[in-house]
Amino acid sequence: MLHQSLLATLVPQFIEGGILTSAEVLHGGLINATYLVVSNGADKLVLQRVNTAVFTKPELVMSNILRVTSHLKSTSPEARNLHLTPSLDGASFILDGDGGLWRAFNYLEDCAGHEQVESTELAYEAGKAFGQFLTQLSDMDASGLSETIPNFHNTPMRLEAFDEALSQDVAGRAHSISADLDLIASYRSWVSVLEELRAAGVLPTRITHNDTKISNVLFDAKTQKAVCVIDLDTVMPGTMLYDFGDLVRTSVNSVSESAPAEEVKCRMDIFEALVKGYLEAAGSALNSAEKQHLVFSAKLITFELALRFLTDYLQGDPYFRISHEKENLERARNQLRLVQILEENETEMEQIVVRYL
Ligand code: GN1
Ligand code: MG
Repeated sequence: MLHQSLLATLVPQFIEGGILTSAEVLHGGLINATYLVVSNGADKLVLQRVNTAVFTKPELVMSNILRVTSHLKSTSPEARNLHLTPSLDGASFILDGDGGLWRAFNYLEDCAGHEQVESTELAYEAGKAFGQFLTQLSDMDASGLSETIPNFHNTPMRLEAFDEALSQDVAGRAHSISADLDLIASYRSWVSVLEELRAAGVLPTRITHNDTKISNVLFDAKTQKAVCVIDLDTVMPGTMLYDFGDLVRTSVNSVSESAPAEEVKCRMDIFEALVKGYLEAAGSALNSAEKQHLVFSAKLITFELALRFLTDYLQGDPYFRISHEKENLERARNQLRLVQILEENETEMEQIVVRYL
């Protein structure tokens, strides 16, 4: 939905004398709403309404984003990067009359986004972009950032939440997932592997992105080289493995998250290109536990997403935006199928990783 009249009231709060001339919806995430607005026929700005039901501490989200974008700007001043445009009174966000929280970013010209990984070249570029993001932030103190959604990527806790949603069955849908429960039970033995390594201090805490999909990379429209990483809402302290895993999860699938499970295939050429790009940029920064769990992390986070979609389905879809009733169930089954395929391909994937380490 386009809040044209609301956008018109927001523009002059970010651009002096700004008068909205046009607005369009920019890429569709499942959580926030994003618009490209043009003011006075010339000045472009990206306005975004933050979903405060998901980001319950938006001031901490904004402070994380400010720190990270300022760091990127100071260490790579020449690079085309995302930065916050403060409101005219210097705030990093403003509230509309309904309590909606809005912030503005610069609009990067001549860039294009991709919803799907259409080629190995794009996969390589995306891998490199997220690998660089990790290394560019490696000299920042992770403890200076807030954990804005506690345990956002923590698969054992997502499993607990799923178990609870199943036993509560508030939407009366538990019967419709009985066929999926055996498969879920068979995955329980490995859900805690990364969290145990984190607790033991074997996996370092780094500054991580936490939503590493291709649509969160901007590409140069002409050269198709990656320009920068966007969607910094979930930038937090964490393990890089969930980032690498989520990049694989969202890229190797031959179909979208909502497609029927029977259509899911794992594209190994895309996997190889991701690994090449990511490890070229970040390989030398990783410790041995991180290197050893790269392939595992893809399977783990894919299972985590299956659990998150199923939990939302069982709770009556309060979290993820859906376009039809069973979409979260379909997404979950798509992800469960991908976990199976990733398991079948584990040996080959390990061989590929070793080639680029
Ligand atoms: C959500 O809103 P979007 O599409 O950027 C979710 C991610 C999921 C993704 C699944 C804050 O991201 O964790 O991987 O949907 N973000 C949040 O499509 O929950
Ligand atoms: Mg996101």
